[in-house]
Amino acid sequence: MSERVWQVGKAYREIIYETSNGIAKITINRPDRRNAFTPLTVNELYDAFTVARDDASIGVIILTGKNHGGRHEDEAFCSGGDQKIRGNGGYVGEDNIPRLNVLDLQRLIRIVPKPVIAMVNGYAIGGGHVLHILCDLSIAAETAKFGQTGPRVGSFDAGYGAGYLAAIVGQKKAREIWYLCRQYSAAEALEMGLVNKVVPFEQLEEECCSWADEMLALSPTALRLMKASFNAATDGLAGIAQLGGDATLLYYTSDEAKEGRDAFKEKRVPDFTQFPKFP
Ligand code: S0N
Repeated sequence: MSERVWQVGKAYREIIYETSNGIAKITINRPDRRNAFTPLTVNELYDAFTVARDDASIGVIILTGKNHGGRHEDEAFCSGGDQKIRGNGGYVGEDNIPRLNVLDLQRLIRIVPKPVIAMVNGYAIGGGHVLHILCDLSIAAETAKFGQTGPRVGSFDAGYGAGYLAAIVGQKKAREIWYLCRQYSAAEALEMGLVNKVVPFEQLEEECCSWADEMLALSPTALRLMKASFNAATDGLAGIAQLGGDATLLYYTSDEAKEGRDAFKEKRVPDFTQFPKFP
């Protein structure tokens, strides 16, 4: 099989943005720190996800970590917040403002109306583990490892990292993951439904792209509405608002909605009698 060609897109400092035939690949590029994120990394990830969201030629987004190039066992997807720049009130970036901006990124991954695949090339730990949890699908290398460390390093994630993790693996397992701070192998992650597939390290990107290609052949609107439907079931009013927003998007394209808009602009009473009242 011929190797996929990636076009480098917008330039960033701590991440890489590339595209190829409908796929956007976003890579956290801090391998010396096991791809831990800083406020800048998170801002850049947020921007890159927005670029991919706004690009109508992109149908699937892949999130991964830059490989170091050494032993496969030492590679990382993301090891969470960079503990070396953690201040007393959050992570301190170049602007000297302590931030917890990963929560904004979590929300964006959740609502971007395109499937997101976590390409888990290695350690998915702490806040990095939560990022893979939030992706629609996770495909892992055999050597990847998964876990939370919060109670050991003095942090926790009370949102998606707790409740949504429990929705995936069940309450008992989610509590075990957080209360004991153990690491789990890719095989164990597959067993508990935390990932969709495990493949040899060398085949990881090819497998992710193959899944992406399969989805790119399907109806983007149906996929969008399925993502919103799954979120509606787990995200409370925010999830219902997302599904409702998609319904609004489709309604705006109808002649019925256009009649309301046009009547306002033409300063006349709208005529909705012409539209069918479906059963
Ligand atoms: C990933 C681990 C298990 C890998 O172990 P290994 O292979 O033995 O490598 P190391 O020698 O430990 O690491 C290699 C180099 O990389 C540095 N490094 C690794 N991880 C980090 C990190 N997270 N921050 C800074 N540096 C890191 C090492 O220090 C080493 O470099 P040298 O040799 O130069 O020192 C292992 O590395 C590990 O356990 N890492 C720490 C994992 C961790 O505890 N992460 C933080 C967990 N907490 C969060 O992520 C915060 C959660 C969060 O973001 C959040 C959630 C909700 C609401 C708000 C927030 C928020 O805080 O914003």
